[in-house]
Amino acid sequence: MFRNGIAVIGLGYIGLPTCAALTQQGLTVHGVDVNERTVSEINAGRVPIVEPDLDEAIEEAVTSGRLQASTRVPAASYYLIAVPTPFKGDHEPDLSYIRSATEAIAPRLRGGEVVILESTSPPGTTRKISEWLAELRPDLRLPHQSERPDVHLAHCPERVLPGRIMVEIFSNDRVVGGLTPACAERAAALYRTFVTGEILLTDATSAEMAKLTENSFRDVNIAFANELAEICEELGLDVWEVIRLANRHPRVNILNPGPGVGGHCIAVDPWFIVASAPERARLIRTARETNDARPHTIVSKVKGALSELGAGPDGENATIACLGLAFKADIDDLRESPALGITEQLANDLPGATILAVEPHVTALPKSLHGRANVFAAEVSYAVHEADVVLLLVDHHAFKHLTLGDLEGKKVIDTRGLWR
Ligand code: SAJ
Repeated sequence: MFRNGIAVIGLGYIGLPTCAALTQQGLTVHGVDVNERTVSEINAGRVPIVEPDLDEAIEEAVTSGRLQASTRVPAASYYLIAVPTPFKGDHEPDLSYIRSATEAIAPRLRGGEVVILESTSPPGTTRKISEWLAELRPDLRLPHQSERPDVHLAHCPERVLPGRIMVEIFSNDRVVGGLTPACAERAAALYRTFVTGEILLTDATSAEMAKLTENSFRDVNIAFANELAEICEELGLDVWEVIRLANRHPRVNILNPGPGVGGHCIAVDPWFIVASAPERARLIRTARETNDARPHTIVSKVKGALSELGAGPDGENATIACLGLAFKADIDDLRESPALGITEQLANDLPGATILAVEPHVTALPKSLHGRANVFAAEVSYAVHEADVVLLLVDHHAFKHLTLGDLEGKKVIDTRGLWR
């Protein structure tokens, strides 16, 4: 079944762990990426991203000869597409990476292959790949044209949580949606080699929508918590206490308010649903807007605290400690991070203030903060000691040890409820 090997296209947070999982089953995998540096790093057994236990797994895969990477798509029995699906300026999905991957696969097809899309995608994308392949290879029968196609096509959305990928890639249940039931069966065979969770077969569009629904569910629930935080603030209540009490009801489980929703999944995927049904997706759109507005609210709170301290409008002579830059706790990933966005905004709006940025998981300030006259990388104790305003942006383990004594006399804005 896997005679000609497996080609994984896109060697990022999903593609690379999938290569590791497959090679651990003794399968031969060819990794493909457009980035030559990524390819040479992987061929040297090194991992260009930070994820627990991934380095050892990739090193082992490369030294055993089961994983090899290149910039060209080889002939294979299975093609697995794990490329990014960002959105364009107007929140419309950008399928150009999927289109490029399809174009690279098309000339390699001989008949009998299975093509699986793992990238999170708007409803109808798997069918679109089938249509693109039909244009590129009119000699082949594709599953949107025939019940007995030459090439099988399915969607199996990735569901792993950054920070726990090497656990969840095995243990999570997987949804496998085929353009035909036989497509789903063929694709499921690949996942049965390494997934210990259940494999749920369905059609491709339901699988696409299920994945978007999962992340939208979380986004809407975080928006609920964030709205609650703002209501409680207006009423002079502690939102964490209110949530703690409400969550003791057997059917209530409110998520945590925070400075906004970051990462490249939950803040993006709901827009794909909105783009598919703009008139209907009102709650989903409002949730997105609520979460996107959160960083601005936090910036205003900091400015309010500064004015209470008597600082001028440009923050003159005030020191602000920004604790955490990552998009969530205990990871080094700064992509789409509300914490980073807030720190940048404070640096822009308050040129007279000194901003001490603390991020224990990175070795240097990110480019967007580096070289600014009013921003300095700092270690946590020093930053807190120097600060007039302590702004907790990420609930990193490394910040938990701070005590009320350390924070005494400071204006404290704890966006994560870490110290309550
Ligand atoms: N956040 C809150 N409050 C909460 C939970 C999260 O403000 O109660 C914030 C986080 O701080 C972070 C953002 O939301 O900024 C997203 O974090 P997350 O841990 O909820 O999710 P991701 O983006 O790391 O991973 C999600 C996961 N999806 C779901 O849990 C439904 C993961 O399983 C998916 O594979 C991943 O998106 C993806 O790639 O789609």
